[in-house]
Amino acid sequence: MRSYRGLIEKYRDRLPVAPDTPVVSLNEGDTPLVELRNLPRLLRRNVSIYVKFEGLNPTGSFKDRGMTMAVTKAVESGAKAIICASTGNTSAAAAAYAARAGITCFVLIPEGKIALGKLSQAMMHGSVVIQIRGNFDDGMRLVQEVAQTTPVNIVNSINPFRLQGQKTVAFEVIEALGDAPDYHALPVGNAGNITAHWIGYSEAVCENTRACAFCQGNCGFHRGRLATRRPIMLGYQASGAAPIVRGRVVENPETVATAIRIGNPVSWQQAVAAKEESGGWFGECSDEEILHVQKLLAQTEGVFCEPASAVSLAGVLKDLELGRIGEGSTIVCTLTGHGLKDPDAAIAQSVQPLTVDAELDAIERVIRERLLQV
Ligand code: AN7
Repeated sequence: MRSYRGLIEKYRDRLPVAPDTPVVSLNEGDTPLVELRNLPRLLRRNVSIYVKFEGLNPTGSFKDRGMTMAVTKAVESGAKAIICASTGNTSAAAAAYAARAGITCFVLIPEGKIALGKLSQAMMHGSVVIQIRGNFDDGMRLVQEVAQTTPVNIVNSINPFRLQGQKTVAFEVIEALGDAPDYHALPVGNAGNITAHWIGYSEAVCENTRACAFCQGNCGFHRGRLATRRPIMLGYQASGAAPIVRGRVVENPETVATAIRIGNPVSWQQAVAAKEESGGWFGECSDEEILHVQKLLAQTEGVFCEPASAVSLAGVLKDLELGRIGEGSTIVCTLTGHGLKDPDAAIAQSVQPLTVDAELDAIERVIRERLLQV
């Protein structure tokens, strides 16, 4: 048996790569689809909820799926440098894949507004970290401007190869479940990922080997049907950064989920199309709801995702409560990033450690007190 060598090798015939394309990979993809055991019971819901734990990719987020493709294609085209604007995870992935490829990486991040783990990754992998006195949307605009005047290759999701890599998550979900779920929920920031999920599901139900309506004529990579249907897509945003839900640009987005602190998403229209074609909807969650569900998931299921990722599950739990999602449904939530990305957010909302003397007595006392409480 050959070991797993990343999503380009696995889905080569469904991706725009040639036999001699120099693949830049860190064995990303193939992430676990974990069924929640305790939460549905706790909430007395007769539903199957699965989480696609994208935090277990090599740099700790789903961005690796897109970055293996974007950097592979950049290197294939002879690029020597890549650039991105980022709320953190894109910069971490870009920095790592650029290091792997031996090319230069520039990242623009909003000063003071990216989680510590992500900043440490961009720095440690040796990218040129440029903090801007502005937000992600400012960075996104600047990256597009500077790419016109300097020889840098943009690896944000306006780069179509990013979405090609990210679409593979849908193939994996279908493989694990045997077909598409009833619902697929995910957090929406710049809206590339929901677009990519929908491309993947759409290609998976297509029997054509040529361009067709599902891919709007853009895709030549159909290789036979993987699923019999597509899921209803649910996109959730943080209330302080919910431009798509509200239907207007948010000038000063604010949320504890810094990954999705985005007010003017690049793939806005494609995200709305995915919602409409699937019969889905967009919803929003407050910071309080997001943190509550992040902690609930960590403490009842042992799955630690970052705040932005918890938005998908928080939205689903709310819509189950409201009866918008029916009993008996199968739901997949994409958990886009690992909880370790944002240690500050985790520590701030947790019970602080006890400090005691290094004595048997002291430890025993803690254990007895604690066990009495239960
Ligand atoms: C954990 O890193 O935009 O809707 O610059 O890091 O495809 O943008 C991150 C986005 C969800 C939203 N969850 O995905 C960036 C960046 C996490 C994220 C999203 C992001 P998109």
